[in-house]
Amino acid sequence: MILIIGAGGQVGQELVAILREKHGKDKVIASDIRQVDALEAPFETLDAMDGDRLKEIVDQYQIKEVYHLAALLSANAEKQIKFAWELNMQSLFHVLELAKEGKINKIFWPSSIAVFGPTTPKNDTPQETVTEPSTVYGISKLAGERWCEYYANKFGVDVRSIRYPGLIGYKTMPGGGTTDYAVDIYHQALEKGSYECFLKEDAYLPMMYMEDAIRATIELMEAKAEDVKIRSSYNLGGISFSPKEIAESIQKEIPDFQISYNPDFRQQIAESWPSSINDQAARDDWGWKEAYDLDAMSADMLKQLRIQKGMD
Ligand code: AKB
Repeated sequence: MILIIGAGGQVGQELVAILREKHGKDKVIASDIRQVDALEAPFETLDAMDGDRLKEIVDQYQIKEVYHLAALLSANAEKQIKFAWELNMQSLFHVLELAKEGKINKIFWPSSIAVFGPTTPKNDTPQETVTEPSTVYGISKLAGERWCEYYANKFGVDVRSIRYPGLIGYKTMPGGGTTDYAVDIYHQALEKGSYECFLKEDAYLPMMYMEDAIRATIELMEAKAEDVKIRSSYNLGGISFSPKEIAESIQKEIPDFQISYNPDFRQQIAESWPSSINDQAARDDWGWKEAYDLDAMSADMLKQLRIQKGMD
């Protein structure tokens, strides 16, 4: 049995759908802090900071695998620093402890490119390098990575993780991140024909199409334990682009689309992150390879959103 914590979020909703297709609906329990209309039963209400409630659900359903996705993302975490730290750390501890006690066999926990900071080499950022994050979110993800590795080494916990780049999908909206513009821009392009971006035109960031990210997550979870050599978190590169480049890619489909720039506090967060990521370790260890480039992603995003918005 599989439990998804934070199932109502951008990644969670997509993972629930794919895992239910793969294993059957009743084998995948979705959970979130409140009921989510888009999520069908089996669903349980769970505040990820409530360790007793988590244990109750794990016992009730005999959960063996947990995808722990609940977190406050970069932009939101800057507004609630103490809460972000508590949520992001405490919830991870609860899951790691259950695995240490032998109740859970396998954990997926996402880290992020936010573990890197202004002193990290910006281009082709290596797997192992300087990690001095300057955001609360980044600090919590880096600490989480260290704890994952610690529990793996000391207690044999089978925890697996990916440093997600910005994720772009048409099924769900992201919430509270710095890379969220790269989803919103497609919606606005179709609805208004223009977009005002909160990052500068040259804010280059690593991104990935959701289909690739979900496939990577499942491939990592299905890899043989001995092939998962990194127990902190794997770098995962995808596509790197700037707001100007994504706008040009949209213009190939919608020639009149206009972009303007009005950078806010998120620009500083973006500037502290890498421009591109080296993911050779993921390729070597468990055979990772991305499928989508920027134009393929734009074409598919716009096609799917047109259908969703009844514009086709
Ligand atoms: C964010 O922008 O905070 C996230 C991330 C890169 O982890 N999308």
